Amino acid sequence: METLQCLYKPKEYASDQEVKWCPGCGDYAIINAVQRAFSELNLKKEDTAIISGIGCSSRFPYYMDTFGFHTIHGRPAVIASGVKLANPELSVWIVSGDGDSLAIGGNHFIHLVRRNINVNLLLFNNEIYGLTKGQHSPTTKQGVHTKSAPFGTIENPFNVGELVLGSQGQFYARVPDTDVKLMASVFIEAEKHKGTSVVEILQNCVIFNDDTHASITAKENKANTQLILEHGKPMLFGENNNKGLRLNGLDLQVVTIGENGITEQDILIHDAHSKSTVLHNMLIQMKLPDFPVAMGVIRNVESSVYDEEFHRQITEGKKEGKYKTVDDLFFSGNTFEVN
Ligand SMILES: Cc1ncc(C[n+]2csc(CCOP(=O)(O)OP(=O)(O)O)c2C)c(N)n1
Ligand code: SF4
Repeated sequence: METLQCLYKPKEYASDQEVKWCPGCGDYAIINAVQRAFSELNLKKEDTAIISGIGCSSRFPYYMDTFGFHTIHGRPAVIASGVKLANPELSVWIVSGDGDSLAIGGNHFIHLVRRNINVNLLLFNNEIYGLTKGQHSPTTKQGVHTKSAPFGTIENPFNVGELVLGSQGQFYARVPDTDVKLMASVFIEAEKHKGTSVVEILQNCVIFNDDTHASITAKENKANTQLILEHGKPMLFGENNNKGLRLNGLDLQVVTIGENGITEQDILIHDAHSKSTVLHNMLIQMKLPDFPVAMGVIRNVESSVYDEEFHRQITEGKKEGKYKTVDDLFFSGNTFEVN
């Protein structure tokens, strides 16, 4: 079998810039996972662009020795869309926070997903505004006391996965920042998927929202609190991999193999490629304490890709249509004369 020679080792994707995240910030694990994934994907530095908005997470492009652009708050989706349309061969990665993509950038986020442009969006969800020092964001849990909600936020937070599916998203994955191996493997799947891939990363901001994901990510109990999904494999979890999910009527149910006559045959098999969003939505909505939280690639469905359609239309339009250039179009209709 042919062995692929990696162009770069993971560390060779790091730039020479001093990293300015707080000690202990979850962003360090994420950048390690990205470098590992890039190395396994054999990405050429000159063929890769990382586009970010504004926030702690958005400092990411400085720390990578690839092309990149630290843009404006809430707008990485639209700038990345332009980059991808102008340079279809580039591998384009958006790095954005929950505030950046879901508050000020919420509008751009849903339209990126709806259009299905072939880019990867890494959404660092620390459920807080880190860079601006601890105001609540659209994913902050109700009741949490923040700088901008001193008596506790009364807002109803977004579930990122539901928002992606509601925007017709065809690739959605969720990963914890505590599992570099899982993050890297999911980033690789995201890059291989044609269309917009959204990876929500449960990221820990040690300074302004420490341990917000700890009930899910804590090492001692993660076998019971996380269900790591793999396409084609049974949905099993637990210390001995003996708990699983089955359908009970229209609801999901946690069952234990060996109890009440349950065998592995009763456990649902994960189908990430199913066009239907019904089960994917149910997996996305699972939460503690009744259910484990679903991790890994939840949805991965091939669909028409905006940038491919865009270039196909231009090529065909130039060949067959009456407009060969922008000037042809511009001078094709009525124009006003200004006296
Ligand atoms: C137009 C505009 N409005 C507001 C700000 C202030 N601002 C900078 S970063 C940020 C939020 C960052 O939070 P998030 O996107 O969650 O990223 P994190 O810092 O947590 O990684 C805000 C409100 C800005 N820079 N520009
Ligand atoms: S403020 Fe929070 S998100 Fe920002 S660098 Fe520090 S720990 Fe990370």
